[in-house]
Amino acid sequence: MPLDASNTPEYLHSVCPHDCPSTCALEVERLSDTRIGKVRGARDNSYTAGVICAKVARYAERVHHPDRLTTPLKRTGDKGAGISAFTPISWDEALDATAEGLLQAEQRHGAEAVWPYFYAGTMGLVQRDGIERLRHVKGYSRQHSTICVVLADSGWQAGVGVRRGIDSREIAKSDLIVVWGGNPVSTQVNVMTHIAKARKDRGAKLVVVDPYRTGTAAQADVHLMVKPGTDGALAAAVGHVLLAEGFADRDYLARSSDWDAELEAHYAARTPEWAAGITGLQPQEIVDFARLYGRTQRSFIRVGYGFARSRNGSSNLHAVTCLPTITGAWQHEGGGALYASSTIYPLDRTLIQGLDRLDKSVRVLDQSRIGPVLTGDPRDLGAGPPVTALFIQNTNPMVVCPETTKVREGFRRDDLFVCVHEQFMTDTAAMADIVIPATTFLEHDDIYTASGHTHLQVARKVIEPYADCRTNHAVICDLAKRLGAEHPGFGMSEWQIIDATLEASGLPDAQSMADRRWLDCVLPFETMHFLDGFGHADKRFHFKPNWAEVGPDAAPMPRLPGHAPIIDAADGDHPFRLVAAPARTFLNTSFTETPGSRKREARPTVLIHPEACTRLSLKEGDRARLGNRLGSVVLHVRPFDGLQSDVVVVESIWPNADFEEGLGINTLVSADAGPPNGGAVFHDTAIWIRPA
Ligand SMILES: Nc1nc2c(c(=O)[nH]1)N[C@H]1C(S)=C(S)[C@@H](COP(=O)(O)OP(=O)(O)OC[C@H]3O[C@@H](n4cnc5c(=O)[nH]c(N)nc54)[C@H](O)[C@@H]3O)O[C@H]1N2
Ligand SMILES: Nc1nc2c(c(=O)[nH]1)N[C@H]1C(S)=C(S)[C@@H](COP(=O)(O)OP(=O)(O)OC[C@H]3O[C@@H](n4cnc5c(=O)[nH]c(N)nc54)[C@H](O)[C@@H]3O)O[C@H]1N2
Ligand code: SF4
Ligand SMILES: [Mo]
Repeated sequence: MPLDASNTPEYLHSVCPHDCPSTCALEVERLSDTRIGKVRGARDNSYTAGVICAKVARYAERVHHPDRLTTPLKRTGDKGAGISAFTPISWDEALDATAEGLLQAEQRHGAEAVWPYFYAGTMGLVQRDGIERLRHVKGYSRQHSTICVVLADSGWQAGVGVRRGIDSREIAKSDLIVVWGGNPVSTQVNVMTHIAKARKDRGAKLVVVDPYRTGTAAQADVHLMVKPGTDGALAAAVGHVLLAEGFADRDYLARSSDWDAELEAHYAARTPEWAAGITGLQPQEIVDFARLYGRTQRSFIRVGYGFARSRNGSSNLHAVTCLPTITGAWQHEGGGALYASSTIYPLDRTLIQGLDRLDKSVRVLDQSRIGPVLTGDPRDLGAGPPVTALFIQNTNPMVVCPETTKVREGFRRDDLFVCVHEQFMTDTAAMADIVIPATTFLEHDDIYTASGHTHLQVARKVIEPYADCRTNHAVICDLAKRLGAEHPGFGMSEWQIIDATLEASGLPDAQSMADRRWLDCVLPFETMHFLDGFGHADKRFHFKPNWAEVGPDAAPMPRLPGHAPIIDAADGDHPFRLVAAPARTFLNTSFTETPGSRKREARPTVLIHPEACTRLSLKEGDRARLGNRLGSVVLHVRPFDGLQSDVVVVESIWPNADFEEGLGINTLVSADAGPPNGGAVFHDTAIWIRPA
């Protein structure tokens, strides 16, 4: 629908599909059937409020990039050698070869030898999740999606009991915003819009809890510069002060949680001095923050995903969600906490995901452990067959997954067939036998939920598919035909699926949704603020979670909120802790191809405290080798005083080829699954550093 009646220039509604909590409502300037101009945020969307990040504002750079894949390709040269190792083929040849690769694997070892592998390159539900329909109909190995949200999710679920939190727009009505283990200036810019409003209108304070001085921390009134993996200790000590100094809402605790004498005694022992020894903060910093938090009714904790990416991440996140329960902040407008609002959407996903064909007896493989899986780790494969065929959409595991050395070893196997559906020749595509070109969100229709706000959005394509690119949905349907997979969803268009899904969910039809652009699915205040109870059967917040209900690996989980000493702690041989945080103008590995983003990020760089630089005889621009038992990588040094002297930060995720030795930062990250339900531990790594 044109948004601008004058037609010059013509702006059309769209939705940012990238893997970001903001899922911005966009206005895209259409220059012709095939070209876009400017991209801006929808001003009349109450969440986006006219603001988007720089990388998507420059989307013309990405959608019209000269390196976009144009045609199906077959690899005729070495794995990993790039585009020169491929020869163009027709779509029929590519789809036939892919179907044959998958069918052969199935014939030899059974359907579980095929692993459809995907993530959230686009967050559009039809284009992202249609691969699940193919998987379920065929009985292919299932995927436990652990790369991003599971650790955070488990921690939230343990206490709150349901995957939703306070409406992020209420940040504007808060008096204290705590950004805990996230960096919205880089990763969710719209949060900053709502924080800025609260600061301007109400004089609200901003506190950031993060191991380094991020762009967000630099704007804060208070920055609590913790050691990574110690937030549970900080949260328990804040709880101690709140209880000791009369800031607890004891009626609320009694009414709304499982509070008891054991917890009282537990918190009484978690002093600021105790937490200082673990977090590296000063006891007084902890006391001051606790008093500020305790004095403020309208305190909003924006729980980032980042601080859950440790072995103790779920328990740390749980410990943080205990704080608004102690003060009763959940009850107040602008108060409480938010991790994600994923379950507020009343959507029936059966048709999109083929849930009517889900067979729970089919094995499940851990997405983050693709390295161990492909190299035949018995912990992953059990008595099941090896994985001998991968069909990949929407993700770049050769770079983004832990233990990259193993991932590469796995992809190098001669007996592994790989098809990758991509927009660019990524490190993963370069390992494939067949590569097929994908549309971008501007070239296809889809429906979008969000984790950072409450709008359901539908968007039509803005321009025609580039070159020979096809949508994920079209490819899944074409493959289904060749594989003998039958399901009504394979015979429908994207638009028909959106329409049928909306109808099954009791929502307006697809065209009405596209016309109105978004539908706010926010729930009533009583529900959003848990006044009518938390998500557990007893309607209470749980300080003492039943971790066994959250995931199978409950043994390492602490019974009470605090510090679980199960991280990859620094030791004499590995004296530094590495945080592999997101870069501002990359989005995972997306945008690592656009000139504007590459220019800003410059080169793979490690931030090291000036004192540590002196000790290591390193200075600005020097090459340093970072390593542990998994391997080593070389980066350039930037002295930086915004972190503790035994912590280093590498903003990522640079492609492997941008590293001297051809493998990136996740070479150092362990594929250990964080308890209790899995999850990659990207920020939980002890390393050594030497001049290179
Ligand atoms: N520009 C940009 N935006 C992105 C992304 C990107 O790569 N680049 N990625 C997108 C994706 S997929 C996601 S899931 C979100 C993630 O967005 P966030 O929720 O912001 O989470 P992370 O990006 O993992 O990490 C954010 C912060 O956590 C901090 N951190 C690490 N360990 C700890 C710890 O132990 N304690 C505390 N308190 N903090 C810690 C890091 O220093 C970092 O500043 O962002 C999305 N948006
Ligand atoms: N060191 C370190 N590693 C990390 C993280 C970190 O913080 N530090 N963060 C982790 C997190 S939170 C996440 S979510 C993962 C994300 O990791 P990935 O899911 O692999 O994300 P991207 O690297 O952006 O890759 C997405 C790919 O999908 C493609 N794509 C986009 N749209 C479409 C489409 O419509 N169709 C098809 N076929 N392809 C499309 C893009 O071109 C891109 O190559 O990375 C994880 N890895
Ligand atoms: S902030 Fe996130 S959702 Fe918004 S335009 Fe940027 S990447 Fe997309
Ligand atoms: Mo993510």
